[in-house]
Amino acid sequence: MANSECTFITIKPDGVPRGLIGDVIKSFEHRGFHLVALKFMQASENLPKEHYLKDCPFYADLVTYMHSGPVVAMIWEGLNVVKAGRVMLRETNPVDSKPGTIRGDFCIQVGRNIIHSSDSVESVENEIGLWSLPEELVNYKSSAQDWILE
Ligand code: DAT
Ligand code: MG
Repeated sequence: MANSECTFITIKPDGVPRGLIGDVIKSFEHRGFHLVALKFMQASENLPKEHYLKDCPFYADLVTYMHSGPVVAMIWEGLNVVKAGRVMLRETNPVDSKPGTIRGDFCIQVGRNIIHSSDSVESVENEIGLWSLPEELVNYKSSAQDWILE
């Protein structure tokens, strides 16, 4: 079913102390997406090493940043949630992100861009497996969904 598409969202280690957990969750809740897994955790060094491509010039800094403090790792479900999530975050570099988007409202530098979201339906399964999210999945029906989807 199209409306059971899932995406992997992570509030990064800068987003947690900056008090942005609630704002990010609110954006996805208010849009009408359905939270199906959530884990507050600190990543091992190995996790971001596996998650990101090794050939980028900022790889070492990215790995250090991503395991420097706790993150909130989540799975959100809903119609076209992968694409919609990317549009909600907007550009990788916040300077290119318009106000009203998550990165456009809450950050200014690419190396501290507060949030991750999967970039394709194909990458979701790998990412949620790597971050051990499947074991956190909760299957429940939200009555709000009857008003969100026709
Ligand atoms: P996104 O997070 O929008 O999917 P990405 O997958 O291309 O972007 O890159 C992963 C992360 O790497 C990104 O969120 C922040 C960091 N990054 C990307 N480009 C960078 C750059 N030019 N300098 C520093 N960090 C960068
Ligand atoms: Mg990416």
